[in-house]
Amino acid sequence: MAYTVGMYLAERLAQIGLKHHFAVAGDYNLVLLDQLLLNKDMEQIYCCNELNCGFSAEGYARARGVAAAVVTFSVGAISAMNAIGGAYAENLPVILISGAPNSNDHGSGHVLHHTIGTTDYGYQLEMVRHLTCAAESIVSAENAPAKIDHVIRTALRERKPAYLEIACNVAGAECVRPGPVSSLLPETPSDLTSLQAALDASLAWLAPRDRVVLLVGSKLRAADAQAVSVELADRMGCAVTIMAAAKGFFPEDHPCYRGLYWGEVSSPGAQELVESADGIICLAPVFNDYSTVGWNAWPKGDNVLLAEPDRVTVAGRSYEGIALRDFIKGMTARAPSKPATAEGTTAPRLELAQAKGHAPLTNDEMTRQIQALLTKNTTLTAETGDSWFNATRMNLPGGARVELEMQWGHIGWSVPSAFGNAMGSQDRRHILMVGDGSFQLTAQEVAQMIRYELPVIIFLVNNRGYVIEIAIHDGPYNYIKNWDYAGLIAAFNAGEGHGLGLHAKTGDELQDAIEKAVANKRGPTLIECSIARDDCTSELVNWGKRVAATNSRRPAAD
Ligand SMILES: Cc1ncc(C[n+]2csc(CCOP(=O)(O)OP(=O)(O)O)c2C)c(N)n1
Ligand SMILES: [Mg+2]
Repeated sequence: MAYTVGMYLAERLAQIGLKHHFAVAGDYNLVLLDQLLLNKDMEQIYCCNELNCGFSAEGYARARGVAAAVVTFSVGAISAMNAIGGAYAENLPVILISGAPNSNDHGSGHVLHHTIGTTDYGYQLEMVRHLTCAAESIVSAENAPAKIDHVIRTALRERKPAYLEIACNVAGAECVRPGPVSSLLPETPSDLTSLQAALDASLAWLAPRDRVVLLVGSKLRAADAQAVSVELADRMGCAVTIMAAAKGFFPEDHPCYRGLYWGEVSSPGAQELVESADGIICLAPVFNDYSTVGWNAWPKGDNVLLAEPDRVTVAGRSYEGIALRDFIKGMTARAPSKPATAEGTTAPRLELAQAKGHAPLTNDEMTRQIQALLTKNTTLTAETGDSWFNATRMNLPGGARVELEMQWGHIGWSVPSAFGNAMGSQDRRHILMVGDGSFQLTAQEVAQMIRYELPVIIFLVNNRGYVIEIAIHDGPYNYIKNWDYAGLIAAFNAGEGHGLGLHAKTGDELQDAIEKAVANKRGPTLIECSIARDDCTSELVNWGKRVAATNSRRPAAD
C-alpha cells in the first residue's frame, strides 16, 4: 500500500505520544480522517462541535503534554479557533488540523461551499496565524513532511498551539515515510553566559535578604519546572506561595507551602508573607488584571526577582535565553538557606464545619464534601465563576491536580476540557465543578463522556445565574433560563448509556449522590447542586468589587 500525507501526519502524532486525536467530520477532512484511522496506535475521538473539539484537545494536552484536533474548513476551523486562542493563552500545544479546498481550486477563481464566498482561500491561514506559533498550508505532497514536522516541533518547543491545513486531495497523496524521533519534549539549551550571569546576580541579590518567599506562577508547568522548584524550596526552606492559576503546581503537603497569594483574597497569612517579604522570587507568573486583583497585588521593584520561562530579571538587569529549569537548578545548587518566612508560620487549612444533613445545601457544605473526595490521584477541573474560588481555597493532597483556565476564561471551557483530560488520563479520578451559566455553553459534550464511558463526576452548581458577574456588575443579563440539568443525562443516555443525573438540595442528598457517583464506573455522573443565589465565597465578592473598580476607571484625560 502506498504511504500518504495523512499517514505521515498520523505516524508523527503517534510518535510524540498521542494515543487519541479529536475530530469532527466534514467533507474537506474525510479523506484525512480515513488516513488517520489507518494508524492503529491512535484512536479517533468524536466531539459534538468544533469549539468543543478544540477544548477537548486542550484538556488532553493538559493531561499528556500535547494534543490534536481535526476539523473541516472554515465552518469547523473558525469555531475551533476560539479554543486555540485559549490554548495559546494557557500555554498548551494543541495542533489544529483543518481540511482545506482541493489544491486545484486554489487560485482558480472558483467559489466553494463552506467559504465566505470569495475566491481567495488564504483567509483562514491568515486568521489562525495570530493564535498559533506556527501555521502551514499543505497543497502538495512533496513539501508536506517538512511542513508537518515544522508545525509539530514548533508547538512542542514553544508550548503553544500550531496549525496545519491540508488540501482535501493531498491528504491521500503519496508521500515519504517519517523517520524516528527522540522525545516528546525537546529541551532548548540555555545560553551559558547569560545563565551564569543571571545566577551570579541572583545570588548577590539574595545574600542580604532574610524574609524571602517563592511565588509560583501558572507558566511553571509549561516550562517543565515543577519538580525543580520543589528542590529549590527544599534547599532554601523559605515559604512557598502559589498564584491562583498555578493551583496544584506546587505540592501542598510540602513543609514550606504557605498557601495562595491573591492580594486581598489570599489564603490566611499569605498576603502578609508576600507583601512583607524583602525578597520575592516569582517563578513563571502571569500578572494580569485578574491575578493582581485589579492591579492591586503586583509584586514589583527591587525586592522582586522575576524568573520567566525564558529570561530572568533581577537587580535592574534582564538575562535572556535561559530555560527556567536550568536557572532553578543552578539556584538550587548554590542558594543559601533562607528559612525565616517558613519559621513560625503554618500552611493554611480550609476547615469547614459539617452542616446539618437536612438543611438546604450551602456553598460551604458542597465545597467540604468535594474536598473530601480529592485524592492524590484526582484531577479537579474548575470552571470560571465561583468554582474558581471554591477550587483554589481547597486543601490538595500531594499529587492532586487542578485545571483552571484563568487567562482565557471562556465559560463552558471546562466541560469539553474535562472530557479531553479524562480521555488522556483514564487512570485518574476526574472531578468537574461547573456553574449553571457556564454549562449552558457546552453541555452536549457530556454526551461524549457517556459515549466513551468516562466516569467524570460533575458538580453542576445551580445558583440560578451568573453569580460572578453579579459580583462584578449586576444587571438583567446575569439571570438565565433554568434547566433541569440532572434531567439532561437521561436524554443524553438515550437508553444506551450509563450516565447518571442526580439532584442534591441538602447535605445528606449530596452525600448520597456522591456515593452513587463513585460507584458509577461506566459513565459520568452529574450532580446538580442547588445553592442559593447569594450564597457564594467571600473571596468572590471581595475580588469582584476590586475588579469592578478597575474595569470602571474613567478614560484618561486628553
Ligand atoms: C465565552 C464567554 N462569554 C461570556 C463570559 C463572561 N462571563 C464570565 S463568568 C460568567 C458567568 C458564569 O456563571 P456560572 O457558570 O453560573 O458561574 P457562577 O459565577 O454562578 O458560579 C460570564 C457570563 C465569558 N467569560 N466567556
Ligand atoms: Mg451560576
